[in-house]
Amino acid sequence: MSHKTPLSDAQIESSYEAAKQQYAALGVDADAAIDAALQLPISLHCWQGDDVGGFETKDEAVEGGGIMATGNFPGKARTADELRQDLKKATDLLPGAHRINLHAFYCETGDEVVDRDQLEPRHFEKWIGWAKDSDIGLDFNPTYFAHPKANDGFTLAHPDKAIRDFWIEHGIVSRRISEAISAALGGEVVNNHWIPDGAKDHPADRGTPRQRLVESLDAIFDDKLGISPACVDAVEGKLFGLGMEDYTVGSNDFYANYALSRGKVLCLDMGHFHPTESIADKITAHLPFHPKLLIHTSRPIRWDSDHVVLFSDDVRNVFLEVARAKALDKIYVALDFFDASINRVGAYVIGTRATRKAILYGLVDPSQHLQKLEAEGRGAAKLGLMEDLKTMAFSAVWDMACLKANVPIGAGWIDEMESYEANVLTARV
Ligand code: RNT
Ligand code: ZN
Repeated sequence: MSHKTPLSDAQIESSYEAAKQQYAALGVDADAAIDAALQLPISLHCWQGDDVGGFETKDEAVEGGGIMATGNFPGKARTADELRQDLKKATDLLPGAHRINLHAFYCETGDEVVDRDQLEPRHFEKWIGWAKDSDIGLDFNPTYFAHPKANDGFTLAHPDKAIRDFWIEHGIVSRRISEAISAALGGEVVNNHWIPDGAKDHPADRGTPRQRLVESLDAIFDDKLGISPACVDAVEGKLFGLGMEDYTVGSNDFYANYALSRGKVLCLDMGHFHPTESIADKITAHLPFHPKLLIHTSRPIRWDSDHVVLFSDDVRNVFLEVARAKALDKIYVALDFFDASINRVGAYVIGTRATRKAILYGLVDPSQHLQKLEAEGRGAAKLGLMEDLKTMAFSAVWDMACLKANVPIGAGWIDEMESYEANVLTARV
């Protein structure tokens, strides 16, 4: 059975006209919402395509730093060329502006073993050339995990100065690489720092590793390095990880204060909090103080499981909050999930479409009207309208966004994913 929409373009347009009228009656300009939603870049994490493996030429076995993709669906990208091919396929099926979010261990060094502290922009020149040809931006992440010097669970907060210095150097080279990407492609490059450092069980000293982390980060971000502000550094906290259940050095509180005091961007990952804690509420708590936030859309199930992002209440609420706070220009949006149990191109499409849909959903929210009802004390009217909005003709607006962007409508992308699987992915054995 085909999943292509049975609707003609004219039918999609006429459903949209009806939806547009309903939104206009609530003071919402649906055309403007579509344009704004398509313009906001979403940074696609390269690591969904190969189960967070990376393409380093290595000579030692390593552990994953508490993050792990589970599943063995056939067809994962085995080389950077295959990954680029898959990313191209995924972005062809996605409406709106995209960037690709690289991790340092996706370097291409040929036969040469180049350690993390020695990486240079030239080890990413194929990525940069491809991005240029594809007219797509790149973001970056130093990789402070999956390395022999991270196997005992500490990197920038390690008690051994030599190991800290190694990772500090890695942090610095990641900034130089980001700067070089910006020089080649123009614009900002978000460089996000996440470290796995933590402890499985009750540490007797939670403070000293945090002091060491402050010092290491300060060395990485030292102004004297003269790195261009086009490298926009972000720091990402976390509640816990596999094998670091009790203590994470870089917690959210730590990084919120660090970012604020050092002029860095705070990254909020949707999977990095207590299961009932929502990051939607954190946005306006941070924005009076932080000029920008980086959001990692992810989906935790019971823990930080990094499931494929869906159009869930959690994700909708994040972008409703952003829209209601008129903060679209204050956020960077990136994806962070990895599922090795389903077609990986499909995983990209599902998670990115869900994120884009939520951005659009936020932008067609009649926030002004709802806020007015609230100010007038008409609580039931506000709540009732919020309830009705959930089943309003949003899908007609989403279909129109896809039509404008010239990508498959609805679930129509499934057919293309499956033929890509049959023709390309199954040949990867
Ligand atoms: C890990 C963080 C981090 C990673 C990537 C691979 O918990 O969320 O963002 O997922 O750096
Ligand atoms: Zn993340």
